[in-house]
Amino acid sequence: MQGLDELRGKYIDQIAGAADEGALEAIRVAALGKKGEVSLKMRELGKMTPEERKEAGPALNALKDEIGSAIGAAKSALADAALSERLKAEWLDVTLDPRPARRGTIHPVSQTMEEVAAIFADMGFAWAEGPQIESDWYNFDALNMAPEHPARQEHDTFFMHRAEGDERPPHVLRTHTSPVQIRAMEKQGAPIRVIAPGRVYRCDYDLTHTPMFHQVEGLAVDKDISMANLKWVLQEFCRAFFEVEQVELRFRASHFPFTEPSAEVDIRCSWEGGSLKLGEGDDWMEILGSGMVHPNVLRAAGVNPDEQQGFAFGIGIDRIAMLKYGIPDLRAFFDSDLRWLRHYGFRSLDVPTLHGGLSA
Ligand code: 2U9
Repeated sequence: MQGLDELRGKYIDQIAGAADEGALEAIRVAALGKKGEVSLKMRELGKMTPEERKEAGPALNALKDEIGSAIGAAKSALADAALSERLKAEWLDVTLDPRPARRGTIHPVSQTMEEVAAIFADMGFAWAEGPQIESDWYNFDALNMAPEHPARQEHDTFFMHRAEGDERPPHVLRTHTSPVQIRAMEKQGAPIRVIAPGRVYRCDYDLTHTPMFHQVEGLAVDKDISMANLKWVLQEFCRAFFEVEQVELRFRASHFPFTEPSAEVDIRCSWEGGSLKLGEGDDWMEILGSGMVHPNVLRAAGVNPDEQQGFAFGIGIDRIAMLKYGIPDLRAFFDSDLRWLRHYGFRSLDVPTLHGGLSA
């Protein structure tokens, strides 16, 4: 059959030069479509002698197959090229943080509470919480401060209102977190090891006092807890919290209604060059109060003081946060000043742990 080689050459060239799928489809229609050149040639077979058909038929079929497969191959080459273009243009870095940039920070008080909790958790102390509005009994009586006890006056208490004619003692905003430990002992009994971090309230406002501040108190009760255990626990705490190799603590006899004996604890420090260094120097700085739990307090919480004894301590969180992070003004803690928070705040993902670092 005449002209098949020309047709082959023409379409194979066109296929090789086709820029996209649309052009390939146009070539397919022009060659193999109903009225395409190859199809018209097929129709001519009917008019041929059997000998001519025997020769032209297979040649035409071969041409049809060749053009068809060339179009197929060109189409998949174009699809591959399009895919690799897309992959180049649309790649994304799956290691990027998908969340928008975080602008908030963890408040130094929250950070300090978490640090304190991590240290005491390592020594077996659980975190306990309780109400901030307390009954007179939990805030005072149970802590060995009967109604006429002079220490009550030192607490500068905020009292809640009672209905007219209601003679019961009014509820108070808790003046310390000690009621939390009374409730914990009532619930769990002894042995017990808890810390109670949280807000406390006293009606006092000046350079070093705010009407709301934060405390963490600790309590350990068991059959053979002693002052020696208290000293070790506080020493370990100070070493871990202030992140210094060596600390030296001084126990000064003191008096609190809820502990007997009681001691205020000072840490050796130096102020040389205007900056505070802990564990060295000739100065002492008071950092906490402590003592052995008064038998009356154990009894009030349902624990038998003839069988159990324990130590307790109280630390001002705001104060130790100021010392550790060099924050000069207590009142700035509660100003909600964003610039201050960005300066002194902590990244939200830096959760303090003993192994990963407390404040790294
Ligand atoms: C129970 C029994 C005893 C907690 C204690 C202190 C000494 C103390 C102050 C430190 C700084 C308060 O924030 S502060 O001003 N606290 O000196 N706290 S012993 O004693 C307890 C607590 C609970 C059941």
